Amino acid sequence: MRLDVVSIFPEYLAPLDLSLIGKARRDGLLDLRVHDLRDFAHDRHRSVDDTPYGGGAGMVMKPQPWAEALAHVAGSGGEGAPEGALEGGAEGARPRLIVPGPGGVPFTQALARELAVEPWLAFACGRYEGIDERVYEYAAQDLGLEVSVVSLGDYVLNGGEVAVLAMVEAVARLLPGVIGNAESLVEESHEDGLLEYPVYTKPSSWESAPGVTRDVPSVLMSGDHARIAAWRHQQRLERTATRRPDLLHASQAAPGAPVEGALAAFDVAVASPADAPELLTLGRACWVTEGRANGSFDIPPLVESLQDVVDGLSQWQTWTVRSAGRLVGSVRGRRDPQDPSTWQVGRLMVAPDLQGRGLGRALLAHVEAAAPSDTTTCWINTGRGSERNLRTYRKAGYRAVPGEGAYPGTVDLTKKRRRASVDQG
Ligand code: 6GU
Repeated sequence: MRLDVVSIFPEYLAPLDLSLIGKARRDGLLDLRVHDLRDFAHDRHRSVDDTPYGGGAGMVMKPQPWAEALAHVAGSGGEGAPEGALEGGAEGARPRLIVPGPGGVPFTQALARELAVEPWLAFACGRYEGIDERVYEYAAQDLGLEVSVVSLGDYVLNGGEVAVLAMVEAVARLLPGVIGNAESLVEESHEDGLLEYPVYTKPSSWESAPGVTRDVPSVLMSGDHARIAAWRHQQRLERTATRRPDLLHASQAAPGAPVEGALAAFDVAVASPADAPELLTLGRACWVTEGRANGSFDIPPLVESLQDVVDGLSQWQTWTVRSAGRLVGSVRGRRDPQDPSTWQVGRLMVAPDLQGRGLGRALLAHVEAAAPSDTTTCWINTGRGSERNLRTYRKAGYRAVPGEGAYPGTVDLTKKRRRASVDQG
């Protein structure tokens, strides 16, 4: 990956020579070039700022040095790159331009992942009150760059340099070969929507002061991997609820959010992308019987790809049910994109060995309780031949809508919501 940084303080980027990022540069994985904006200012004082039109405090960065600097960077595809080695170095290639600033879109792990697949990124570090707005237009229209203003968080830094250090580190560590152990990239805060669990190392009993010992939680030394996984998952939920309740779905963050009777013995959580592989597998296992009952195996849960499941997670609110870490059930709900008064329920599944204990019914109640209070109808769809599902839904108060369902060979069922009992206030 090629990275260009334009700044009036090029020395600020020196830390990018250190540690894993420095090594990635020396290994040729990163081609990082830092440019001094003042090299593109041609007056006697090499000035890069001036007073704002319309008045107000502070100074604004002038358009001309920025335009020249960006044109220089954008036009340098193919220069200095080891032959054929870097896509971003190709002749005619254009960098994606990132302008750090507190007024930008939030920099998240998802954005880091998006940027990590770009062959070439350029960063424009503003200082003072910002860069003359015409520079953004020029970069987009004259240089043909995709321009994104990106913020680290809701606070103000003096300039973009520190933000670039953070963003480059977050992006570069996602590049293949930069971090030795690819697994450490997955088991991490913000990769799957929950904060990381606490970690411990030797000694198992540490004397922090004379006569005071602090022990590692015993479950971690039990050798029981299922118990360890369950403990860690619980720690992640508690940590996230305490420190970052905004990351949890409202129904999960609410203290004592009721989990229906049959579900109480299980861990019910909001699904994250890390759950997708298991959701795909459980769906396959659960829908085989539906395929049989309906004389067709051409049913979405049996044929969809892992990417379909991942995409589904962003379009639906999905819950997982786990027992000692094992995924044993799931359900999802969303507002009907065509009819906002309807709450669609889908992918209700319970592992074959745990069916018949009321888990499906309880999951249905759980997803119904999450319906927004202004929806009036719950909707679900199943195969015409899926007798067992039809019975469960009828018992839960659903009635078949006459005629063909949303998909050939299926039936839609609906149920009026009783506002008083499901209103979340
Ligand atoms: Cl990316 N830049 C500046 N200058 N201030 C910030 C920021 C970025 N993110 C938060 N505050």
